[in-house]
Amino acid sequence: MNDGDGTLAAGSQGRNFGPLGTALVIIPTYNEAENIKAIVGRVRQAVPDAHVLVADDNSPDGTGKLADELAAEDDHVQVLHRKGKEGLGAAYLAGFRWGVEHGYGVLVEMDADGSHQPEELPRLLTALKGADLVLGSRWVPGGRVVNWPKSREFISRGGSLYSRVALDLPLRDITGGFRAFRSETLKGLGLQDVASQGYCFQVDLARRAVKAGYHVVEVPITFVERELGDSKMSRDILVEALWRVTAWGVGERVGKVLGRGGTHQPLPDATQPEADATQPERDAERPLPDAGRSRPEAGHAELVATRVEPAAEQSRPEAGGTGPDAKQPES
Ligand SMILES: Nc1nc2c(ncn2[C@@H]2O[C@H](COP(=O)(O)OP(=O)(O)OP(=O)(O)O)[C@@H](O)[C@H]2O)c(=O)[nH]1
Ligand SMILES: [Mg+2]
Repeated sequence: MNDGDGTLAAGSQGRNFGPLGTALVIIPTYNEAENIKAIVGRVRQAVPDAHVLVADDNSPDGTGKLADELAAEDDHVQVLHRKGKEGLGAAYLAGFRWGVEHGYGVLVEMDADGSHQPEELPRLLTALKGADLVLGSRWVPGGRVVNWPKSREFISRGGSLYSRVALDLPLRDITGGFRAFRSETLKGLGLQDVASQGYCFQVDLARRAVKAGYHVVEVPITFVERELGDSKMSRDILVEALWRVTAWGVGERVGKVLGRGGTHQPLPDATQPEADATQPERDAERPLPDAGRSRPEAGHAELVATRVEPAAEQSRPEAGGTGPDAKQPES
């Protein structure tokens, strides 16, 4: 399925994916003071040309202030200060919006707690050269988890399996949050009506990408249980995922029976909203810039969920040095 360096051969013939541009690694944080400096340092070392955006929800433990210190000494690090805890999904939507508005070609999702290893970023970015979306995957051959309790593994595997069956998705790790999107892909996902927050935010985005016909690739990763700080996983997050996935699955089946297909509707042409990083609460309702003009034509991008072998060669995003017009977001 691939030629060994992450460039897909099957499912993407004849498709020119275009250059990647500069990557923005978005790290959502809530009380990650013990982790933030180490993780940002590792990202900067692993992919020196990439930029980092810390999306902090006014963490009581001062994570935002630590991130500001990093930003003050490194022009590749930015901080998006948000008013308060609104969940992972809202933080990512705000980060995506900021990244697209500032001209980044690739938007990466990555946790702050070390579960997603920055050293694996080059492999994700290499695979993205031949794809619209790359998922770091624990559940394809070569992927694994380290130090995870069996109970967590059971929940995670079960969540992916349930989503796979309920939503008819050809993917193995549907709940994972280590991902690289082309900005054009994000623009085509209709993110203005995403309401999901926790694990199901990740399911929602994967589902939208598949249904929209994007070329989605799974790359094996090693997921490491966090060593410092507290998990924000909760019963509410699991319950939300269960009911939303079930509702989407039922909705798709009913839609098929009624002959309407199961996918979300194409986006209306978006009116360009003004950049406003200080109003994160509105982000979920606002389309990304250029939304509606970047969806693949029907049948153009065949979806193939592909395992990509770890590449020997480390790649860097094409754009160099200072990257796009990345300005310090207002706080
Ligand atoms: N900005 C923001 N970030 C959040 C929020 N909730 C979680 N995060 C961050 O999202 C990432 C994932 O959260 P974790 O607590 O590690 O959740 P998880 O990875 O699903 O669960 P564990 O495997 O138990 O760690 C971390 O970087 C968190 O700090 C939130 O409400 N707002
Ligand atoms: Mg975690």
